Amino acid sequence: MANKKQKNGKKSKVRAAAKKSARKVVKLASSTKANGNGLPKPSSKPYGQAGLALQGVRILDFTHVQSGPTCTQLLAYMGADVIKVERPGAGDITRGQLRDVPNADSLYFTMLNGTKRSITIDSKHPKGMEILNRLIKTCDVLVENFAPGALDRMGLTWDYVHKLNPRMIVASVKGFGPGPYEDCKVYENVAQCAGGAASTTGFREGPPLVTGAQIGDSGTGLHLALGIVSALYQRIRTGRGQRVLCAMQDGVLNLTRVKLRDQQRLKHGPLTEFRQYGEGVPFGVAVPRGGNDSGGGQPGWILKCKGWENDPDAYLYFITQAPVWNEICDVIGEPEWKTHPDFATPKARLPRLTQIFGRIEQFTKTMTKFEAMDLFNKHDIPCGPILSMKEIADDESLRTTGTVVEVDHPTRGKYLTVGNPIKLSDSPADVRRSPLLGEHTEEILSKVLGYSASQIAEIKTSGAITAPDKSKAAA
Ligand code: CAO
Repeated sequence: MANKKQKNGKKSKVRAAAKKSARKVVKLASSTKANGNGLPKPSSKPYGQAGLALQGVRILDFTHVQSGPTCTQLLAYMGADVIKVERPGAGDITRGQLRDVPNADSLYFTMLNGTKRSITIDSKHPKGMEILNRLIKTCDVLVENFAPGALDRMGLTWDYVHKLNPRMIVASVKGFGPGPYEDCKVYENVAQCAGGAASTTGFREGPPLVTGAQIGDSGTGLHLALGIVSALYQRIRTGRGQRVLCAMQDGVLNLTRVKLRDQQRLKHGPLTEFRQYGEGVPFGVAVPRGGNDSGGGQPGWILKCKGWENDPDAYLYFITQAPVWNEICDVIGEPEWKTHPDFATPKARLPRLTQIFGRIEQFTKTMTKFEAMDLFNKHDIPCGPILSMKEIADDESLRTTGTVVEVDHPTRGKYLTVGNPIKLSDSPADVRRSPLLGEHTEEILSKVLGYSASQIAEIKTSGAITAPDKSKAAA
């Protein structure tokens, strides 16, 4: 009997709890309505003063060279606290690569590691691992782009990290995804070649070409940043972390997808927007290199402008956009092309692109690229000057928007860096200089990880955060 009573009591407690939680759900649903999908009420603070987008997110940054650092720099610009872990005495290899100022961190490093904090930790030292364990517990995301297997060899397997911090997101860049090449080390140009960019870049008569835009490294870093932010968003619902993997081959292919489009179009006939179609050169089995042909539905080409004989960048990209064809004909002085059957329609023009661009070039050669830009834009004709890096570095409007930023560095002085190309109206970009090697080691040990002064002194003598003493090693 007593047992029955107890059971009934338990049941009614359970029912009461269920009712309470149902009320909670109803309450949540009504507040959801009031506040918009359960989000906090809109801030009353002026735009730009409600903190940064990723404020409160802490990143354990194990990245090096370019792909990973691009990702974590962007997250730092968005407000994340990025703690870059570097090997004591050495650091990210790029600190010393392509050095222009003696004894100062290279621009390679400084332009990819702004707004981060640097801590030196030897991950293969027992005390170093102890520090890393604390960092894992306090960070939201671990980002790395080591060679395949290196993170596991450090002991930081997914199972290990996930057990220490089930909320941790582990994000990696690798050269290739699972498959025959997954164990390979990869650099930028390898990814450009394996992702389909090189075979489709350059001129038909020449060899495959890599592009100066770092679509393998920086491009994959950008993909990874999106994966991390998505995983952080999903974690709000699930409460747990996950792995994020971006293979450089995949990232390049994603950026080269229009060429995979063209590969499939080839089955149905020649690619009529390529000049080679008009020139009567047959297509092979794969998408050819298209020179400066436009990758879209509106034919385009690079045209010489005044001064091209001496200035390698005196050129303009010109697009014969169909809706403004009549304006193009009037501006270049060929009004009869508006109605002539060989030129009046986009289809009729396709086999004559070489002739058409030749004629437009006769016109653009009479003016500078900036004069041409001004003139064509008055008529809504899409075109763009070929800008040299010098012109970009000096461009006032890019400085005004914060896309090009000058920062001051303790050992190299002022340098230009690329700021945040993504503009958020409520989250100003936080663009600051890169850290010196280990500049924030003590700060992070004490303020983030809570080590006392005596513990820090002990860590220092242990060798976990300092470079090995060469004289001792030699003796
Ligand atoms: N403490 C102790 N050891 C550390 C350390 C630290 N803080 N940081 C790194 N190391 C160790 C690693 O554990 C690894 O050691 P093991 O090989 O003995 O396990 C070692 O440093 C070197 O790592 P790595 O193999 O990643 O570096 P690498 O110079 O040989 O290769 C790269 C460089 C870029 C080819 C390779 O990292 C890679 O393929 N990464 C993935 C793809 C990628 O991001 N490529 C883009 C590079 S940008 O062009």
